[in-house]
Amino acid sequence: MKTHNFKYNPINNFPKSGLVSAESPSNIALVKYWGKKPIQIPTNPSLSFTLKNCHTVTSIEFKKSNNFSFNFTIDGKKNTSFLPKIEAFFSRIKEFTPFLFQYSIAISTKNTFPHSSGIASSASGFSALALAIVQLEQKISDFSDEDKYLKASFLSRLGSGSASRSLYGPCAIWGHHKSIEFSNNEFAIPHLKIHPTFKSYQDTILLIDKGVKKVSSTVGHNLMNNHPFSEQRYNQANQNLKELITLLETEDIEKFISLTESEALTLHAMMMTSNPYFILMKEGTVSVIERIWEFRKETNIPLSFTLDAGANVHLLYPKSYKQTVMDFIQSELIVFCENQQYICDEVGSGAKILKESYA
Ligand code: 2P0
Repeated sequence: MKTHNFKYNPINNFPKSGLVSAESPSNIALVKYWGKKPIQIPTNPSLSFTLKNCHTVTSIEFKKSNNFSFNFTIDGKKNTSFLPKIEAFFSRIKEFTPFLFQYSIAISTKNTFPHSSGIASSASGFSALALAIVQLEQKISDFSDEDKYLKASFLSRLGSGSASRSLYGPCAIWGHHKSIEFSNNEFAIPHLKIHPTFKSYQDTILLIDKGVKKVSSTVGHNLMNNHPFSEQRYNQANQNLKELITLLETEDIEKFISLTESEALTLHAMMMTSNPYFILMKEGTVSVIERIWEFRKETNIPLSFTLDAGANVHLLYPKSYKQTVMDFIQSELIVFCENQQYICDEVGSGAKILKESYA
């Protein structure tokens, strides 16, 4: 297996100043990452659908400076709540991106999804920032585009684990699995062998509760360390990942549904059986799940759900059923959405550079 140390020697002059802008999507895990070890090493491998419409655009404007400094704005406004995570990110990536620390950097970021929607912006945010940084590095060093994405995924992981998967579409795998070539705990790899049905799969996100979560994902991950079911869970995730890869390739939607719904409920079962225990689902989450099951039984339409670490419900279904599912949402599910809000998304192709200029 190819090894990477992600340390590249500069071969060109450093620009005095410039701007790089990158776009990166959110992603939704089908086999969930829940549990980690220092530093940002997952305790089991995960696989996600990359999304398209929910994304972050991040620009870094950099200028040579005697001291490294950065400032951060979101939608044009200063936001201090993200600073601790960004500071931790910079200190973790320093040994892999020494060139960055000769600049002062202005980071400006914009999300296409509502700010407090309960959709994690850390995955799209850190992956967009990491890709912009590695784009600048590619300008002064010599490495391929493939290595650029691997390094961006590696750096993203140091900001937020799930961010490592946002670089690639339609699916990404992060974490070592003994039977998946190149799978790795340090960065995600693209997973391309999926049936066309899944390449255009829909994800309509019902915003059940837009409040701030009572328990952060970082705390939830750490509670897996002394969890009574952790070993069984890690084994199950490894097994599910292997199985899911086959289902995605063969378009076995029935088995896809039972595996991914079980993953979602297991994630929340882990939360409910942690010490201390907690619940992130709300009444609306459970009501929506019950309605989905009834709808599937009555219509035979392969509508299913998955959950993130929160109350929102991700409705998953083939594109050909879009109108029918939209009608069902309007007639039966919208009452469970806060302010009747939901977001229509679908499987996408990953992160990209929007512009760059150097002086
Ligand atoms: C996932 N989640 O696989 C799982 C499933 C939420 C539920 O990864 O501490 O924000 O920044 O590494 O990536 C959410 O946790 O946690 C998450 P950190 P992250 O998508």
